[in-house]
Amino acid sequence: MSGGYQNKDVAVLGAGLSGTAAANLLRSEGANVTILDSADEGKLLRSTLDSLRNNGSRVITGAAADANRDAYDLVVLSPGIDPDSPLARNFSSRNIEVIGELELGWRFCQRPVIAITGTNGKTTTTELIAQMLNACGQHTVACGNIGKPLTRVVRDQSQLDVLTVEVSSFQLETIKTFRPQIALWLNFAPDHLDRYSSVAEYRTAKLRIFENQTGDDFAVVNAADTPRQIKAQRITFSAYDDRADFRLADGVIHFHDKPVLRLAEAKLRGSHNIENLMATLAAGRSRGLSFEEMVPPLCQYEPQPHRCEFVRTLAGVDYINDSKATNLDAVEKALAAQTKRVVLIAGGKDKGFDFRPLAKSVKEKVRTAILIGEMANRICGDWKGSTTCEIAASLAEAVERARAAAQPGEVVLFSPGTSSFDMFRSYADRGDQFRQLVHALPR
Ligand code: UMA
Repeated sequence: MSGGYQNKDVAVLGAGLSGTAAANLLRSEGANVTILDSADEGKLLRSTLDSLRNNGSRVITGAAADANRDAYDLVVLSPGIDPDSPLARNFSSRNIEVIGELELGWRFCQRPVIAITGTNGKTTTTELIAQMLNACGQHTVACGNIGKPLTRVVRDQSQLDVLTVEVSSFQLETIKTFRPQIALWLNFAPDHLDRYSSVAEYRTAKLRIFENQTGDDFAVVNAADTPRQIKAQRITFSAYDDRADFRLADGVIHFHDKPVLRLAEAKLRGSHNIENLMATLAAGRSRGLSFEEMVPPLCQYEPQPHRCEFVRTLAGVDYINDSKATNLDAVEKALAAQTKRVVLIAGGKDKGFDFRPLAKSVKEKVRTAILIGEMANRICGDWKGSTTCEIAASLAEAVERARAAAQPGEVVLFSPGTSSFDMFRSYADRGDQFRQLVHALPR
């Protein structure tokens, strides 16, 4: 599907991971590449800009990028750039074809794709599938929204049988022909309301994962929320619904009536992770694997950092880092997984969330909430009457206050419920700082 880029003039928008990978792929195909980024040059990584220029790409930054009126044959958009931003509108308004980095990568794919979307659990499930497939002799790599752009991976597919791609709504917004052999729909809950004007708009973007599938493909979907217009063969899973193809009974995942995986033998915990395991088994089955082959590697999978990660027990209090929780649904799942009373640290960037839907779970589980970041005051208001709320000026202060508040036998859970970008570089940076602060607490 590749080819045809020789001597084409292509604008790549965004000099982050996606833009850099897309530019390098296009250069290797002989395209004339210009990278445009709205940030001022001083704010971008010098090493990235140097390597792009050394590779023959032209780089334009800051106000000059937004104002660039050159003619191009194609524009490739990074997922973090809103198609309605001035930078992107500059091209779409001139009727130049705009595709996303995922679509570009797809056009070079010579292997089938397993695509994983959902509001929560995407990264865990992508890693589970990749680890399981490799252990079962189907060579794959976990890529996409997980941090390794598809346009980087497709440059050498010779050793791979299949690509395992985490896909976000931002990436799906700009597909045209992207057609996964297996599409996973893990769950859906409100998120990214700083980018979308409504929850429905966010859902519509995500649903595009099924758009180009046919009856030869597979759709692995949560039985609690099965989208309608699916043409692919449907496989359902649910930890709550007995009518699903993959269901839970007596602590065992069943496929119809066949017991498949005993949860006591797996290292993942919580009903959200049970559903991630079910979806992974369904994907493997669609690839022709037997349950006997799939179960041992799934049981070996260790929970990853920042996802309900146990940090330390101090004075009888467990400290848990769930910095990956960037929406309300993730906090709800983290709270549901706790068997002890919780001192909750939450808050961060204002993504347009209303925290009131969490008030019931907070009332049940949370003794004190310590709130940080742009959203601190708002959350205090939303949880009034559900728990006592305190505001902390920094994460360090929040950890100190949590230590003072928590009683032996309780849990300090850091599950922010929103993005980190008001105070940190990323959710990983936020989680690393939390872990360091907790380890630094004196005995
Ligand atoms: N930029 C502009 N104009 C704008 C906005 C941004 O020029 O209006 C520039 C920035 O100055 C920056 C560049 O665009 O230099 C960044 O592009 P990007 O935000 O697309 O970031 P990448 O580094 O390419 O990372 C992206 C994904 N980021 C987003 O979707 C926001 C990464 O997902 C992904 O891992 C990576 O591609 C590889 O595929 C991150 C994420 O937060 C982890 N994803 C969201 C999520 O999971 O909730 C969707």
